Amino acid sequence: MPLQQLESLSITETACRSCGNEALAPILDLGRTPLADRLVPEHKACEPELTFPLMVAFCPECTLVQILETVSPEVLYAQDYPYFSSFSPALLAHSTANVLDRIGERALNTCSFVIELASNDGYLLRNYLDHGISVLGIDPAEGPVADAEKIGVRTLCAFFTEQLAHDVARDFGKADVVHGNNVLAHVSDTNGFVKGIRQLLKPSGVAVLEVPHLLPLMEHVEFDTIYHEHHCYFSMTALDKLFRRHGLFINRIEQWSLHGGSLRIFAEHTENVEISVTELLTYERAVGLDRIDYYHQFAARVDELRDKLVGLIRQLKAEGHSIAAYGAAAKGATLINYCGIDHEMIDFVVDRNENKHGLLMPGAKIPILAPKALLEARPDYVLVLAWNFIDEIIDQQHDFLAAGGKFILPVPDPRVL
Ligand code: DWN
Repeated sequence: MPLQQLESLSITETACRSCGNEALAPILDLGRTPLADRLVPEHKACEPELTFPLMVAFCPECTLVQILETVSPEVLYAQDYPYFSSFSPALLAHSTANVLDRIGERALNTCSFVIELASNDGYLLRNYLDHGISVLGIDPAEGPVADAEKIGVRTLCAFFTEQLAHDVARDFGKADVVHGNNVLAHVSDTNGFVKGIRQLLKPSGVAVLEVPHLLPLMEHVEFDTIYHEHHCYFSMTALDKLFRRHGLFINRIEQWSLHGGSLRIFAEHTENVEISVTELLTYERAVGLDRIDYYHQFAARVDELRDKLVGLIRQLKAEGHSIAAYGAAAKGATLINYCGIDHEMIDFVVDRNENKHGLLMPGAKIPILAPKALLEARPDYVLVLAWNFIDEIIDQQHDFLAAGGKFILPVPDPRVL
């Protein structure tokens, strides 16, 4: 399908994705950008790429922060969608602990049934199988689904919709637990997704969802986590309104540092709100996350970070240093493209996901290689695009650091580690 036709497969929303309010207030314009996870094959390096506007807005009515462009999921999650959850040992450990906690606190057993939305490569549900608990994954990406099936995680390769929820409840039964990690922000039909969750849950069931939290994004200027896959950027305030609208109550939350700062929310059919929720709602109101004036300076802070990072890179290049990058992450695409960082400044990006090797970063067209390239090429500096995994990356790259290599962290304040 020609580019122009594919680009026509996007819609610029005029109403809030949650409450339908049409008086949305723009807060940040990242311009027209390529799709962050649409890596470029080398033989297409000279071809024009798909690009779409990336404008962020605030809803004064329900406080949801959201992007205005909705790119067709068929384009976003094309058959070569490269994200596989199992590349992070920290994420795997986090998921295993999540499952063990659910099994314990909900007294799950071989009669229980657990569903995960956006189950990817079975990274989480595999833990339930080890306890003889029946599971069902739902994910639209063929590659990760094929990996899930290989380890025995039964998975529907489909987009989760309200209709699919109805069909799954009819054909497989309702669930004791519905997991959904880093998916709520990804769906274009936010309300339909939450309604679908309600349909899937047994009356005593719980939905346990993880979403990046807007507050650390704003406080640590994590603007690179903004890309077309992420339609929404959730505060507790906006989540609470969204779930209550559909008869679900977020009764408990946990705050995690994962992905730059995430919320794990526990939503149930009956209201029984704990202090973890009320305290966060109070704090968000106190800092002003529910009012437009809180966002007025964000665009300026993003540009300040960009100018400082580009200035640092230019200075290092002027001093004759070589620079590579670590993590062909979606957030890395937003960062390098908004900052105008290209292959003149960054020689290559390394990534442990072999599905990304030999491809180019979207926009900047920087080649993606295996991590061993750091010891072969020995760049003086490495810009850490997957900064949310910095601890794991430092643990892995002892040799690079011992040889005198240095990491550059881009957020919240660009600096050499
Ligand atoms: O919402 C999403 C977040 C949760 O994950 C998805 N839309 C896509 C993805 O976003 P991302 O690509 O920015 O996420 P990551 O997981 O921060 O990307 C990390 C990249 O770094 C991956 O390509 C894997 C790679 N990696 C690595 O090379 N060595 C990761 C680890 C932990 C490592 O040790």
